[in-house]
Amino acid sequence: MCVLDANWTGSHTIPASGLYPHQWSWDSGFIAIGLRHLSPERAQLELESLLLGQWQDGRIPQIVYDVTKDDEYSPSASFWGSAQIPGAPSISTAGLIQPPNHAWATWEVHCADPATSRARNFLPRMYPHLVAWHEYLKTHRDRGGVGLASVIHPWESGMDNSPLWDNALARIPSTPQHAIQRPDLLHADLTERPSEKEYGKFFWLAEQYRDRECDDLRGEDRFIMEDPTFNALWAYSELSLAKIAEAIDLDPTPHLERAADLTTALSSLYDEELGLFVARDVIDDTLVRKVTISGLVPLILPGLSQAPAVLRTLLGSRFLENRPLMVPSYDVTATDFQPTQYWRGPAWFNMNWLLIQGLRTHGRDTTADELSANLQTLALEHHFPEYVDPWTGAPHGTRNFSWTAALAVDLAVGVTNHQGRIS
Ligand code: 9WN
Repeated sequence: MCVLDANWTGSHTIPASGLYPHQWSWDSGFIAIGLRHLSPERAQLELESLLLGQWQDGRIPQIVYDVTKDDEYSPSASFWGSAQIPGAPSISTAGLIQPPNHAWATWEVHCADPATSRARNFLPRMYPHLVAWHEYLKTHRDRGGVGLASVIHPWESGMDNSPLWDNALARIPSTPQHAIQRPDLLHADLTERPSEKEYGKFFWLAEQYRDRECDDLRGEDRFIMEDPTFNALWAYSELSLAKIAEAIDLDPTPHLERAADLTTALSSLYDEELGLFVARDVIDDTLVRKVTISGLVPLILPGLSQAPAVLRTLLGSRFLENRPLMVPSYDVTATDFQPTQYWRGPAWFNMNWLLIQGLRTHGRDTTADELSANLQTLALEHHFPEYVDPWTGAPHGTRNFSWTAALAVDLAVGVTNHQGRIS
């Protein structure tokens, strides 16, 4: 697969050349899931190299930097100066995090080629790092006290300018200390990227965190949100950790218990009237009653009591009823729905891949098959775009985007079963 080969650096896969020249955390999880079909060993390396950036407190950083390309993306490695921060690794990383899909990816990569995995001692080496990562979420990020992890920056959600963050961001100054560089605009149009004002807020928040040495236990965050996708991925990854534990003769029970606790805790984000999960603003303890794709992703969890209602929402007028080609990132009936603007309407391949898994988990194979076919066609037709207009399929953002290619491969191979069974 040319895209994944072209974006491979020898140790990891960059999301896209130009726009995203470093290693991103949840991208690597999705990329490894596809790469396992092409080269299980490279998929293992993808995850192992990400973990070289793990901090002593267990966090897996949002970005592991390639310092030879420091002026090509902002914030840069020099913005974070992580090498000067106690507990950070010797290589340069961001201080923030991204959604925890890594244990899930690790298990899938192992299942693709158990012999190579065993020969390389892959699971026993990955397990303690993944446990430490999940412990970080538990001990440092349960800001709301209900057992869910909070994100303290929109970048941490992976859905940077989702409408879910608008109200919370309204409180944040858009005037960071340093002038903002926008190398991203050399590779994508401003109309498809977060605005200057949003970027000002993103940088302001990142500077605050960096200036307190990314110490979660010191200082006050001005943005603290519980997000459904982030927590659903954590719960799902606990199920994967249970399988990993079992495979290396350890007790899976604590992971199964945590997955169950997280699934229960997610109920606190469920909005019965809207029929899906929403985000909680932990600072003023309010639910953000907006209908976004993030609120559908808990469907990946088996035994989700709200699944029938969430499926109705997915198939209803706000998402699939009028037959878009892929699931949009935002309620198509919302007055501020924008089909080509980043996380405010376009369809993203990773989110659709997650929903395909969720549909299969809850017995909706026909819809899953349709989405899967459309996803593969659009990926191939448009040179693996970052995202597409859900109605027309027109490509937007960057092209030759790694997770689009990887997840299209995964669906094409058609052996994905997130419970680790090859079907
Ligand atoms: C900030 C790399 C990342 C993805 C995110 C996506 C986008 C970065 C940006 O690209 O975010 O992390 O500069 O816009 O929103 O999900 O991980 O592909």
